[in-house]
Parts: sequence; C-alpha cells; structure tokens
Amino acid sequence: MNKESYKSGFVSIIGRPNVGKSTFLNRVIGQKIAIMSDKPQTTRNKIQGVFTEDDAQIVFIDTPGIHKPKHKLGDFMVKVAQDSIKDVDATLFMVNANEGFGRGDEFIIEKLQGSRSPVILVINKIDTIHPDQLFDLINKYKDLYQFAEIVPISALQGNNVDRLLKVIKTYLPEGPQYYPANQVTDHPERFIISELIREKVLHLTREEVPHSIAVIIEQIERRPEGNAIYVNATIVVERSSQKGIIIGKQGSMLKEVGKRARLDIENLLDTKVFLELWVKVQKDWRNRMSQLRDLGFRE
Ligand code: GDP
Ligand code: K
Ligand code: MG
Repeated sequence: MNKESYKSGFVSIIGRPNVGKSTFLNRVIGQKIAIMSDKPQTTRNKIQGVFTEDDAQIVFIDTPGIHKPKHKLGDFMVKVAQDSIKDVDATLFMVNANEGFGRGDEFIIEKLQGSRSPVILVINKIDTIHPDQLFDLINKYKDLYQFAEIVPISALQGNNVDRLLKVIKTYLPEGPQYYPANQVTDHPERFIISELIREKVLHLTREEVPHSIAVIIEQIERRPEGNAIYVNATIVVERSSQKGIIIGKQGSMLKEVGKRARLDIENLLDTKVFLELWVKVQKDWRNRMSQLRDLGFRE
C-alpha cells in the first residue's frame, strides 16, 4: 500500500427519519455497525460507522459540530481534531425516492446553504419506483441546490452503493487511517485522549519511560450526574520498573499525569471529566498483532 496516497475523511449523513440512513450504513459497514452504540455521546459528533479499504477510509458521522480545541495539541492532534470535529469533507443528503420533496427536506436544504464542503444527494429506495420517476426527481432536486453529485441507490438491495462509495472517495483529501480497519469506535476523541495521556506520561517521566508505552481507552461514558464524562484508561508498559516510575511514590506520579491529562481532556470536550488511570505491564506487546490493532495502530 502506498501510504502517500491514502485518502481519508469525515462524511456526515443527513436526511429525514426513515429515508434509509441506517440501512445504508449497515450495508456499508456490515457487521461492525452492531458495535456502534446508541449511548449518549460526549460531543456533537457521533461516529456512525467507519468504512476502511486499502486506499481509503470514510468515517461516517452524524452531524458536523463546530468545536475548536481550546488548548495546544501536537500538530497531528490538531489535524485530527479539526478534521473530526470542525468540519466534514462531504455531506450525504439522503432522500426517499418514493416520497416527494417535503418540508423536512426544505429545512435541511436551508441548512446546507452554509456548507463549505460538497453535498452529495443520495436518492434512496430506487427499487420502489419506476426509472421515469427517477429522472423527474433528479430534475426537481437539481433546481433546489447545487449538489456536487446526485447518486440514486437502493440501500436495501445494494444497487449502486459501490458507486456511491467511489464517488465519496473522490472528495476525500489525503490523510491517515484514523481508525484500525477492524475496529469501529464511537468516539472521535478516543485517540486524541489516549495521546494526551501518553504525552503527559512522557513529559513527566522524561527519558525513564520509552515512547513505546501505549494508552488504551477502556471506557468513555457520560454520567448524567453533574453532566460529566468518565474516562477509564490503561497505560501499558513493557517492564515492571517502568510501571513503578509511572505510578511514583505513593502514586504521586500517576496522580500528576492524571491531573494534567484531565485538564486537557476537559478543554477538549468542554465538560467536566473524571479520569481513572491504571498501569499494566505487558511484555512485548508491540509484537502482538491483535493487541496492536486494539491499540489503534496501523500496519
Ligand atoms: P433511517 O431512519 O433514515 O435510518 O431509515 P432506516 O434505515 O431505519 O430505514 C427505514 C425503512 O426504510 C426500513 O424499513 C428500511 O428497511 C427501509 N429501507 C431502507 N432503504 C431502503 C431501500 O433502498 N429500499 C426499500 N424498499 N426500503 C428501504
Ligand atoms: K428509522
Ligand atoms: Mg436510523
């Protein structure tokens, strides 16, 4: 695989209820959608599914929010944060072929006027109409908005879904594979949070702890009480001596890591955060591929 030409981006899917958004995602993501949660999300952006291929990754998200990181992250982190939070690379506006244009659509099109990224009109459920009707529909929608593309599909039967994915890919910029191919996460900030914690460990322990440590985010959960986010993370090291250093005298080092990371995460998520940190020794974890994939590394 040529790393240079890898494309990735965030694509939001909008449309009235029952137009087939979930059916489309299920078809595209397959089994993986099952592990997407309907739990309340920490941010305005909810990842609905991640579609990964050898040359591209499409991260489908719910609604694009505007949320600038308030503190200084590393360059790469800023890029990840901005791509995932501030803006999307394309929007899919899905409509139902057998329902005419409605007020709900009108409202959405109004909102789309401010969109700086391309909007692809997806006319779904074409299996329910006659081709002649489809041409009428396309002409009608063409007058309403400057769509970058209009792609008719049947999410249920799978017609033209591959074509839609190809079209989406043409609008993605070059970028990293944000999520491992076999894992779908419901939190765009998951990776950033783990990096923030890792950064604090490395900063506070200097040369004593190698960069090879990893941070696994075990859990991110919204707690209704106090409107707070609860984060549970494990710092994985290769030697018990490193574990001792990270924990520090009577836990003082881990406490400091936690305090600093928590402040950064609170800034990032703009909400109160409870951070629980654990340290675990796992020899040669780097050689264990399954582990690597769990940790979000790309081969
Ligand atoms: P959402 O609310 O936009 O997520 O819509 P859903 O994916 O839940 O779909 C609503 C209904 O439309 C379900 O009964 C689906 O089976 C049906 N549906 C979705 N896509 C198609 C399609 O391409 N053709 C037909 N005939 N039905 C579809
Ligand atoms: K539905
Ligand atoms: Mg749905």
